[in-house]
Order: sequence, then structure tokens, then C-alpha cells
Amino acid sequence: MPRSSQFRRLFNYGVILLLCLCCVQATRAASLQFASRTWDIRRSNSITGPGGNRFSNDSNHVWSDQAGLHLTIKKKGNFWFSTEVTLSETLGYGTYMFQTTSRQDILNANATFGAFTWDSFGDDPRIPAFPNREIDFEDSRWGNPSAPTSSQVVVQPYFVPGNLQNIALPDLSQDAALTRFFIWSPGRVQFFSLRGHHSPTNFPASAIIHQYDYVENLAINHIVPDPGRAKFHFNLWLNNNDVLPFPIGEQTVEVVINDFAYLPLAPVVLEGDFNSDGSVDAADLTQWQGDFGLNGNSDADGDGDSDGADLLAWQRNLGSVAPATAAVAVPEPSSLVCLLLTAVLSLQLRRSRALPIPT
Ligand SMILES: [Ca+2]
Ligand SMILES: [Ca+2]
Ligand SMILES: [Ca+2]
Repeated sequence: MPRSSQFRRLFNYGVILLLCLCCVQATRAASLQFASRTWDIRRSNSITGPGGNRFSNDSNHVWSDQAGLHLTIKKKGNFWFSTEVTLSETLGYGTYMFQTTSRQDILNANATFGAFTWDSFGDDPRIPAFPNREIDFEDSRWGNPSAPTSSQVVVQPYFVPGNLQNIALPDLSQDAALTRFFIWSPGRVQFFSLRGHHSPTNFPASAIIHQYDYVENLAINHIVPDPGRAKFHFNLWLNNNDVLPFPIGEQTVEVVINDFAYLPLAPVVLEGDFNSDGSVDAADLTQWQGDFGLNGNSDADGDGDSDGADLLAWQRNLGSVAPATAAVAVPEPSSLVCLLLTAVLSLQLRRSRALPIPT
């Protein structure tokens, strides 16, 4: 064979190989964009948790478009593949909201849709039985098509009484839109399931399908995990893959999440925390003394000045701490008494100097 023809053949093979590699790149992404955030796509060709599933990252199994994020349980070759995406960043305490447009009320009974936090480091020492900081919305009938409930919220571990609440989603045949969110703050998780698409900060009471306020209570083993390195996930999987390794009816299952949003916790405004360090204490009194009558830097009542009314607000809240700093900033009772005495003395002084009347 002439050298030039050998070269041409090699060149053609090279082009074909390159094209194949490009195709693989195009259909098997490691991540996708959804709701202006990057989500990592899970992939596993062998069975793995949850439920003993395989996970596909093929772009016709999991993708995002104008309608939102699409998750499927779909057959490829001999096997059914589930799908899962993980938000690429840790967001911490705050409101996690997602909305769906698929019929979650009639989701295939052998499928589970999850929207949840998960810390893959699994190092929460306060919840050794379930150290992955998992807080869930899960839509499922757990293999039983006639199960009366179709959804649940959970602060893991689910087996502690009160950690799991079952929800019966209403008939969504007229309008499939749902909004779910939880507000995760120190010692508390507030879950909301709403009919329709609403903002988590503004929705009519009539939209509420279910709400649950989970408050930490060590006496009954109710523990709210701290965020650690938890990330938010969406997944859709076969919950009974060992026994029934396909959706009931052997049809592709699809869930469409049209939006996701995260709102950080609103900063707690502590009246009297003049130096904005998260606690109302003697340091704020010192600041007030320096600002008194001069400027608005110790202004608790928002009228622009630092006067006796602001000192009264400080006195009312003396010893208060913002929740996020509660563990480290609570003053000792004895120092509280001292501070109160100082405050009273200050007020006496203020009166004797005939300072402006608080407004
Ligand atoms: Ca302070
Ligand atoms: Ca003021
Ligand atoms: Ca004033």
C-alpha cells in the first residue's frame, strides 16, 4: 500500500475516533445548568443506593430545557436507569424551594421522587444513626398503588416518632403545579407543601396542602442537623428495584421541576445590638454612651438618633443573641445582673441630666 494511502486511512480513523469522543461528550454530561445553578449528574452502571438503582447521565435521561429540569426512570439496553442531580455548592441554612409541573399525585407507585439535603461526608456527630444531614421531601407510594398517602417530609432518621409526616397530595388533574419548600434554621425546619406556584415568602393560606414545624427537642430525640457540607439533591429512583426492577406498567417515568430557589436566612435584627455582633450586651452600652446625642450609630428604634429610647430598647433585649450565635454568645447570669444594674444606673443618670424624652 502506498504511504500516502496509509496516511489517509490513519487520518480517517482519527477523524472518526474524534467524532465518537465528541458524541460521548455531548450525550453524557457531568453537569447541567438549571435555575441559574450548576448541578452535578450522578452516573452508575452498577446497582447502588438508594434502592439498588443504576443511574444514567445520558442527556435523554436527565436534562434541562425551558420547561425546567427533567428526571426520568428509563430503560436502556437490558436495564432501567434512575437519575439524580446534586447542586454543586453547599448553601447552608435558609429556604430551599422547588416547584413541579408533573403529576406528582399519580407518580408511578414503584418510583420515588426525592428533593433533599445530603452531606456525603456523613460526619454529623449529633445524629450517629443518620449522620448525613438529610432533610427530605419524598413523593412515593412505596410500591403500593393504593397507598392513601403519596408524599412525605422527613428529618432523618425517619424511624424516630415525629420525624416523618405523611401527606396525601390532592387530585392535580386540573393543575399539576406544586410548590414545596423548607426553611432550615438552627434548631428548626419548617416544611410547606403548596398547591400552585408561589413564592415561599408570599402565598395564600388557601394554597397550603400541608405544613409541618419540626423543632429540636432532645427529650424526644428530635434533632435538627446543622448544614455541615450538605448539598441539595433531586432524584427519581425505583424504590423496590430488587423485587420489581422496573416501573409498574414498564413505562418511562418523568418528573419535571420547573424551578428551584434558595433564600438565605434573613439576618436577625436585634434591637440594641448597636455593634452588630449578634448579641446585646455591655459592649453595646459602651457604644451607645459614645454615640448618645451625637449620631445615629446606636439607633434601635430607627428614628436616626441615639437617645434614651434606644437605651430602653437595649435594656429590653439585654442578653438576647441571634439564633446562629446562640451557642457561644449567651452571657452568664451574674454578668446579666451587673449589666441590668448598669443600665438602670445609666437611665437614672439620663433622667437626672434631663435628657430628651424618648420618642
Ligand atoms: Ca452587640
Ligand atoms: Ca433612636
Ligand atoms: Ca429618638
